[in-house]
Amino acid sequence: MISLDAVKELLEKTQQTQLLRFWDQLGDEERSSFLAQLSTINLKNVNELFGKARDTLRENVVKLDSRMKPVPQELFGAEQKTDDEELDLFRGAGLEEISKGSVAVLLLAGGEGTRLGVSYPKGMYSVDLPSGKTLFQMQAERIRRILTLAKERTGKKGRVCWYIMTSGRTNRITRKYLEANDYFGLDENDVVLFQQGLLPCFDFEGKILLAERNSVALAPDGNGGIYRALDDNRILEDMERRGIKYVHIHSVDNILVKVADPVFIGYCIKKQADCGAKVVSKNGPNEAVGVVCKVDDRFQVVEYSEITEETAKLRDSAGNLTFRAGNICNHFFTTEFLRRIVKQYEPELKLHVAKKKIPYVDESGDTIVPSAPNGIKIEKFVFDVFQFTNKFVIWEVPRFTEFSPLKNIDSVGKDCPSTARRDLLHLHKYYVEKAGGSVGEDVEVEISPLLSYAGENLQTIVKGKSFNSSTVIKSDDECNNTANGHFKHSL
Ligand code: UD2
Repeated sequence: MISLDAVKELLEKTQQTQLLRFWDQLGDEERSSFLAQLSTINLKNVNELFGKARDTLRENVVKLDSRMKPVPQELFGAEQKTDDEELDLFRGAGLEEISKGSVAVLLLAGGEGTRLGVSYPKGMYSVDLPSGKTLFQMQAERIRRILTLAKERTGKKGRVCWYIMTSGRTNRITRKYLEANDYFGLDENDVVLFQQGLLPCFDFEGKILLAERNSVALAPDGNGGIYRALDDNRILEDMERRGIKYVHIHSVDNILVKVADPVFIGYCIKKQADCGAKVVSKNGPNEAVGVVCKVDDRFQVVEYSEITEETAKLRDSAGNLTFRAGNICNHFFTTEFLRRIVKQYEPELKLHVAKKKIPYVDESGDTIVPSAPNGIKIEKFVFDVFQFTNKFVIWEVPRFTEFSPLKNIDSVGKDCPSTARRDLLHLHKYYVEKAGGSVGEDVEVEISPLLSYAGENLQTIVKGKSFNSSTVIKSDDECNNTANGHFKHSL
């Protein structure tokens, strides 16, 4: 732990001495927890960090339109435009690597879920499906199912390690939750939690804010904190030890996410890409998602705030939006590429700066909850490494089978619990009907991920059958093994 003298010296050099304003009034325990927290912050570089952040704020004013180009067609694959034979080729390549144990999933679960307004990690959220399953449970079960599919295809089950990036606020409870639920049937050794870093919050003059008299206001360093965290937690070494070559990275909040998607992974492998992004077609020029494109010949995601309406509305000769590759926070990386980022490019990653309302302790020691933005939070974004690829590809998928994010409370009316629930049940109805069953009006049929990953394996159960009352279609194992059906959904 850093000494008080060392802290004082650093804070004087960086003109951040306000952080020790209440030092004399603190008890021994408060002092030592404060010093412990200060030891985790790179105090030497705080002013440089704020300087870069301030520059970014100024830069953001400049729109990128004139420098944007769509991703070239030859790098832009689409499930809808690929025939079944080729799709199966990609699926086979993905399952082959899964059976060799070369594929890992990296779940980004360090966000604070502010918009959803829950005090626990979003992965523990249940949208009140008939099964009561949470996002974490569904994702774990999709991994279990993919292992079965890999075994059926190749004769070898393989392994998929589930790396989960958490942050200070989500780490302990995520760990406890997964432990309490026996990792939802996954091998405990194949579930690896690690924490991303935190960065201090600043006021507009560059002074670090105090959250309490003995603690600095800190916030997770964004989902691009993944690269620093991979290094700090020696995750790349762990991947190397396990023989992992490909990593599927995705956000925690997409209820339809195809975890370790063999088609996407196989497509990227066949195209010899070191980096890939799964996208959905934007549902209109004004949809608030970033677009994957090229800026000055470098691949990038341009957020909707960085593009003018005129450019967002541009259409190609076929009438499609020119910039329609909507980013869904679902990416493929080779471990080789990750290693390059971590070792070489991480310090070059752009800082994204947001003006926020940050509760703080004022000069008199009172906690102030501001009603207007009073400072900035700094984040890195996971997709900002696209510019460093040797070979980048895009894979477009239909929205209704792959994307329904859980971001907001229900009153917002979109990307919320009721839309996530509706979209999952709508997809499952589609799967049942495709397999020859029928579902009555207002009847809810949910399919367990342990039975079917993407609509396969249903015919023998549903063909010719009418579902007239709501039900969960389960795998044989689930029906026989009551332990699997009795997970604790909360702590
Ligand atoms: C993300 C994408 C956006 C779009 C959208 C689709 C980024 C930076 N933006 O926007 O382009 O694709 O998703 O739904 O990817 N997270 C962490 N640590 C953090 C912050 C976030 O792990 O410090 C995780 C978070 O738990 C979630 C994911 O990253 O799983 C996306 O984070 P978000 O919900 O804040 O991103 P959003 O919706 O602004």
